[in-house]
Amino acid sequence: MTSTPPSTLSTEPTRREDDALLRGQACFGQDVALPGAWHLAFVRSPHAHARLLGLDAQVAQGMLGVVTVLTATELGEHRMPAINPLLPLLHQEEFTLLARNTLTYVGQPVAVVVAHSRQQAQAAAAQVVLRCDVLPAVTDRHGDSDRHGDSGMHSALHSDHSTPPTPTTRTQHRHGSLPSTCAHTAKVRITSPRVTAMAMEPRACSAQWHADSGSLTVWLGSQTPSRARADMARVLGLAHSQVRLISPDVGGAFGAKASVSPEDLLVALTAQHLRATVRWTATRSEDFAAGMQGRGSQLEGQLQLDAQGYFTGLTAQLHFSLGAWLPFSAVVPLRNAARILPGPYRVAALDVQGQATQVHAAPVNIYRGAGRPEAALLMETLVEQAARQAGIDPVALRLKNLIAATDMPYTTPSGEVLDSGDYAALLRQACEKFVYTAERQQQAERRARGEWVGIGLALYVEPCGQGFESARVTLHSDGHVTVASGAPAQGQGHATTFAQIAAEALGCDASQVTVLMGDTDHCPDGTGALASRSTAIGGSAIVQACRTARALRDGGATYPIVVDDSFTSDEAWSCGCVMARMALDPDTGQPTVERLVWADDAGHIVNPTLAHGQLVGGAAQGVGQAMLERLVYDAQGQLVTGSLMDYAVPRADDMPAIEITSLHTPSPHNLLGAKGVGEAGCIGVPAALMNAARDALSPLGECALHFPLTSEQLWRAMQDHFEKDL
Ligand code: SMO
Repeated sequence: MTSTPPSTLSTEPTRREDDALLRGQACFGQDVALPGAWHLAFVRSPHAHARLLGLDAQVAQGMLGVVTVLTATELGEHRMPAINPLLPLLHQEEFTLLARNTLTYVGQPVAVVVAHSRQQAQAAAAQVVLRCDVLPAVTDRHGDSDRHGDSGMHSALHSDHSTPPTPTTRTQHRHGSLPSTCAHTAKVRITSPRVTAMAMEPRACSAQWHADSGSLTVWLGSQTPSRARADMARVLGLAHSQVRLISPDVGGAFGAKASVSPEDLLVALTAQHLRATVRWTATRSEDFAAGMQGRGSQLEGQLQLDAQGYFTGLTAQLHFSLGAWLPFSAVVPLRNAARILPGPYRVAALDVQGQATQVHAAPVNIYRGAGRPEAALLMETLVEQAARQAGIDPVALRLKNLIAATDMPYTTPSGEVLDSGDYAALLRQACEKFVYTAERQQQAERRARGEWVGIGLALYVEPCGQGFESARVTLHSDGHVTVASGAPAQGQGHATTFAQIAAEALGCDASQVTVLMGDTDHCPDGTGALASRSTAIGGSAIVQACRTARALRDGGATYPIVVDDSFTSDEAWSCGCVMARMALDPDTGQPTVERLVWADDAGHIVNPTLAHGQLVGGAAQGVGQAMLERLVYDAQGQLVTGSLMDYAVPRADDMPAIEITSLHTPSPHNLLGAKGVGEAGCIGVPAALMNAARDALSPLGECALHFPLTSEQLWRAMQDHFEKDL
């Protein structure tokens, strides 16, 4: 489907969301008024792996304000929903909402305490005694990948440790035959540790049982209200129509609120069981220990070059970590990383092998970028190292190997179809903004003065949103318009963008358009807000429905006109190029990101201010992942970075200025020519920062570095070298 994107709007409205947000009138999870609601707290596993021998809730039951303590005996054994089968599962572990016999991660829900206040519920939960027989835990063993071989079908979770665990899922892409000889081979191995999404608002869920109708209203901060409703209805044994799911204002999601958790389902189940209204808001500690985590991979690759510098072969081995249970999108990061390689480059032959293995730890799900950052990180470090080895400038080497704009649409060796993009133009534009030649000159001068300075580049491609999104457009007799979308917002500003899109398509003013999202009673069934898809696909559904409504109106149909529509699309591929300059303190290794320049192409942009905000926000999380953030489990599977005292999120003074320049190559796949923008900052920025650090240390030879790029790691890399020199 090809179409001309709409003309750029002359007046860009301010965010209609901001007034309520800035005046404290927003309605986040805890703001939902539910007088008389009981509060829930979860009794959670203190062990990563144990047999549960017994549970004593007698003391807790008698505590002030406690209504009841519920276990799987009272609530029944309910399984988590099946996951998105984008990759085949080699074995499937049953996972029940409440643990019954075996505990498989620290933080796993074992019982639900219901009390009159949140504090009473939490105090009582702390008094529930679990009798356990502790078992050895399998945790992430990055750097010990041999143990992930296959011998038998023992998953990590139920392994008796006499055999290594088998991966839960695998993927591979092969194309052409790898050359047996080549002029240069670059080789890297990088760990990208688990991180937390750190939404400002922790998870929150409330549920109200309506005894008269035997139905339930649930308030859940969710990226996917339609699927969450279906999941809840299944567990509760209700029809979809008997569950209303409302996703209110949500203080950030980033993938971590894309799939329902056992806790969400237990809130709904408890409301039904007690025929009551109940609510739960996670503490920050609960989000750390038992929320959905992101990343967690070890990436290895080899890039072969011929004597002219052309990429002749890429091999990659990707090892991803999964938690004790699988959220709906658990296999997406591995699938994305494997299929995106080799990124924006032509590579004659390729062999990409990937696997994901469950360990006794919190679940891993999609997190802003979901496999795209890993693909960029591996490919771009290989390219930079190859450039050093071949003695070719990294910009020149890239220009030699980038897929040409004239080759679009381009089918990659992995079988993906890149829809559009001009990667060489992006690289040139980034070079211009960065003033690359002068930067290299200054780097040489500073190095000569004994300074440690590195310049890092990264290009990336970013598949954005396959599948469908829905829209319902209503033209009212008074001229007002209602647009209902299946894609809710968690801070992105969809109400502003969707109103703009509808107004443009209908030829009316955006102020006449009311946008409804995140309420299954008022919105059509949809996919939801994830995979950078809402503007491209959700926006196109709105355009399509508006065009039909307009035709009906112009054809003389009488009001009100209601049009239900959906738009289905192939993936649009965003792309970009990031350049960073990083200096390292020679005494402490402390890195300083001195410059960050980014040329981004997200296709046609509907609202430049909102798109810019998405880019900057994504870059902040990208800087966090690269420089600061790491979830650490000890050998017993205890999370040792479970608070903001131990886990470093970027603060304002950690953020460099982000110099953004943009290209706008429209996607032919949707009615707006739009591509994704929300995840981009997490994709290119970390890879460029890794390359800047490696470039800074390159006078020492090739240094193996991992995320996050702490001063300690960089300092050690310097010392190891000096010791070798002695
Ligand atoms: S990581 Mo996004 O919510 O697809």
